[in-house]
Amino acid sequence: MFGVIFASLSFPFQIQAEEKAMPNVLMICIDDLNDWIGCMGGHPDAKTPHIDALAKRGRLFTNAHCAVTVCSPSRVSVMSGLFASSHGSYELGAAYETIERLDKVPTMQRWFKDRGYTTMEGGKVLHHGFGGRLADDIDVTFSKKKRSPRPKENMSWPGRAWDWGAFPPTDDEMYDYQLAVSAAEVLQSDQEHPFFMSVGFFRPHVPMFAPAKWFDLYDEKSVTLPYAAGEDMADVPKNFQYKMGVAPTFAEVKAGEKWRSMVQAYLANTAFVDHCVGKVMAGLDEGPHADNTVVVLWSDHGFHLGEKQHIAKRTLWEESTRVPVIFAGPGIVGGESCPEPVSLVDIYPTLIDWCDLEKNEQLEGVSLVPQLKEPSTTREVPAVTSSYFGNHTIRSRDWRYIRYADGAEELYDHRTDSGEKQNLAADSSHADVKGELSRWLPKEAVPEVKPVATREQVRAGVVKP
Ligand SMILES: [Ca+2]
Ligand SMILES: [Ca+2]
Repeated sequence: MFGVIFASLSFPFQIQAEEKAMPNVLMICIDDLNDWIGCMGGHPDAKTPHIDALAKRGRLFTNAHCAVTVCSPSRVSVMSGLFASSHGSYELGAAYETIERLDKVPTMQRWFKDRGYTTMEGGKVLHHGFGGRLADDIDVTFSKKKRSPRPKENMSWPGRAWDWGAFPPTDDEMYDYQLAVSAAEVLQSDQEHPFFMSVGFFRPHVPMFAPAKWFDLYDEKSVTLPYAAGEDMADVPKNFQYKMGVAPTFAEVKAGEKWRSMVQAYLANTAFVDHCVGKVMAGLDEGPHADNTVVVLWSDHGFHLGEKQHIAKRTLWEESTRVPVIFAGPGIVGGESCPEPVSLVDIYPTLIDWCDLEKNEQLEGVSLVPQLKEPSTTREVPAVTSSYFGNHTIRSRDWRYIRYADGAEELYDHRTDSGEKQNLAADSSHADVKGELSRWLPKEAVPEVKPVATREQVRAGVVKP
């Protein structure tokens, strides 16, 4: 009799105890953030104390790269765990749920939800949101995404997509800040089940408007400009040297005498989003889940501000591919970064591995748990990045190799040339390196998913994102 009562009472408590041991996940993604953060050293003036603090207490991957150098397919790769050559999307659109090849590929959020997690989302996570058959992947939308206010008149650049300046007056008018406040509130509340929370910030993506106090951190007249002399372009094939989307060309920015203010705006918007990250992290640290939550922060691709005579993204050079990736949480001893090549498609298998969930055999990335435990652990697999159908780059620990659809090549030695100034592809003494790296080029690719914009339309600048 006593035994029966004991059994019936203890059972639910056992379940609770087991669930409690499952770590929560807090995933913070940032739109268009390159390496201009203090801990990555991409810009000497960068002021990002909160992201730097996260890197210090966790593992910063200093050689991490996106799978595709533009928002929508990059995020599809993160959430599906597949490279572009396997899902077929290379441009703005298509939405995850419309990509046939992904019909049977569960999103990362779905994988966690099916294994007992409550999934929560706010802001820009998938470019098109979790729509259609993905709607049920998310249990709780704690903040509905919306645009931040912008001035009636353009401040710095003509057109609606591209403009920047000090506006609105206060942080709390900015959607990213409201999102951070909402996320912090949720993180301070008790949760019945383990959770997977996705928080997606919009800045520093254009339009680069943020309150004046963030612009005031940088002096337009003395802000450090990136290397953009242009003489390093002579040995580079003409591929991808043209206007892309609605982004201005570097020549246009220079002619308009807007380079300095654009650099200032990008740094200001980055400082603002860093502040938002700090708000979320304070919510976690002050709440009941601090001891049982793994945090991962990443950006969907990098961003040029004049390097290689280019503005924005979509190239296969370091400025477009390199992104911050930071993991932190209980069990990760901080303080040491990892220089091994890492892809954003590694996030999905890493989180599954860290949380000890059933393996998803479809994933193409490789778990980073060995590097979370010991940062000096080497990896054999390099990072593969694509941009438009048939163009790929391979980034190993020391080298970058680029092969365009027309066969043109670039090769850079990052041990001596982090700026990718000297193209060594034609140098026969590096034939073996080229051969080794080209082994990792995708052998075959599924047909390209019909993009919202064709390459020709993007090239002509007639399609708005
Ligand atoms: Ca983006
Ligand atoms: Ca060069």
